[in-house]
Amino acid sequence: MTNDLIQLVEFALAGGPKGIRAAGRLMSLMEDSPWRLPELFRAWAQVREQDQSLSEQLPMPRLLLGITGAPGSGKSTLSDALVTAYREKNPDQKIGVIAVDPSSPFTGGAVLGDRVRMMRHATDKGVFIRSLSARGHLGGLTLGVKGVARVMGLIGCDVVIIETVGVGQSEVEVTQVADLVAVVLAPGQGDSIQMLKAGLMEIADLFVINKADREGSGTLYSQLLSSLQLSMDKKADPDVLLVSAVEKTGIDELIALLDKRTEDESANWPALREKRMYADVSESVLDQARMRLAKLLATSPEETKKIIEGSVTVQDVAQKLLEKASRDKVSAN
Ligand SMILES: Nc1nc2c(ncn2[C@@H]2O[C@H](COP(=O)(O)OP(=O)(O)O)[C@@H](O)[C@H]2O)c(=O)[nH]1
Ligand SMILES: [Mg+2]
Repeated sequence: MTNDLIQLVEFALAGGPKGIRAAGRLMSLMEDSPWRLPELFRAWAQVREQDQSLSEQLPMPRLLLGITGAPGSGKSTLSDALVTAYREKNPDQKIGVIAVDPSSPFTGGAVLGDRVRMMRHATDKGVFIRSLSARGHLGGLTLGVKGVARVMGLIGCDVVIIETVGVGQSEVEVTQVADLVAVVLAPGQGDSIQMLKAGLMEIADLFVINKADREGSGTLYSQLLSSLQLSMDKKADPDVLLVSAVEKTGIDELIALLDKRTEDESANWPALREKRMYADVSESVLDQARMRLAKLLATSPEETKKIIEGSVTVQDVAQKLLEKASRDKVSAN
C-alpha cells in the first residue's frame, strides 16, 4: 500500500497525463480514507531520499483561500472568475479548486451546474478541479479536504480555492483549512445579514458582496458596513469588496487584495500551518486507534451486553479493550 503511494507521489510530481491521473488517485485516497493523510508525509520523505533537490517538506500552495456563503450567493461563479483571472495574470501558476457539494438533495441541480460551469477549465492544463461529496463523510470531510489540498500542493498549485457553504450547513470547518476566508454575500437573498448573525461574521477575513450588477448590492454594502461597525467582537476591520462575478468587475481588485493580505500575513502562516499539521496527524492516529478498537469491540458483543445488564462498567470494558489491543499487537509482531 505504502509503496503504491510512493509511486503515485513520484508520478504526480513528474506531471503529464500520467501525473494527473496519479494526482487524481491520491485525491480519491485522501477523500475516501482521510486518516491516511500522514502517509503523504512519509511518501514525500522517501521520494526525497532519491532526490535531495526536493524541499524538505511536502510543498504547500502559497494561498489556501476559503470561499463560503449561502447557496446561490455566487461562490462557484466567483471561483470560476478568480481562476480565469489568476491564469491570465500568470499562466505559469497552477490553480486548484476544491468544491464541496452541499449534502442537501435539493441542491442536486446546482451541483451539476457547478460541474458544467467548471468544465470551461477542463482544457486548461494549469487548473485542477476536484469536487467532494459532503455525503457519507460525517466528521471526516475536513481532513479529507486537507488531504486533497495537500495533493494540490504536491502538483504545484499556487493558489487553492476551497468552496463550501457557510457555517452550520456544512461539515467542513473552512477556517480550519484555509489561510484566508472570503464570505460571499449577494443582494436578493433575505438571509444574508441573517447568515452573518449565524457566525459567518466571525470567520470572515474579507467580505465579497457579489452581484454588484444587481439592484440592492449598494444597500447590502452599507448594511454590512454598519453591522461590522456595530459588532463588538469583529476581527480587525475585515475588507469589504463589491464585485460582479458574472460581469467580472472587481475581480482584479479582489486578487490584488488577496495578494496584499497574503504578503502581509503569510509570515504567521508557517507556524499556523504546522500547528494544524500536528492536529491533523493526531486526528489520524486517533482515527486509526479508534477503528482498531471498534473492530475488536465488535468481536465481543458479550461485553456490551454486560454493560447493559449492569454487571460491568464502561470503564472496565474500555480498559479490557485497550489491553486486548496491545496484546494483539505484541502477538502480531
Ligand atoms: N446577476 C448576477 N448573477 C450572478 C452573479 N454571480 C453569480 N450569479 C448567479 O447566481 C446563481 C448562483 O450562482 P452560483 O455560483 O452557483 O452560487 P453558489 O451556490 O454560491 O455557488 C447563478 O444563476 C449565477 O449565474 C453576479 O455577479 N451577478
Ligand atoms: Mg456552488
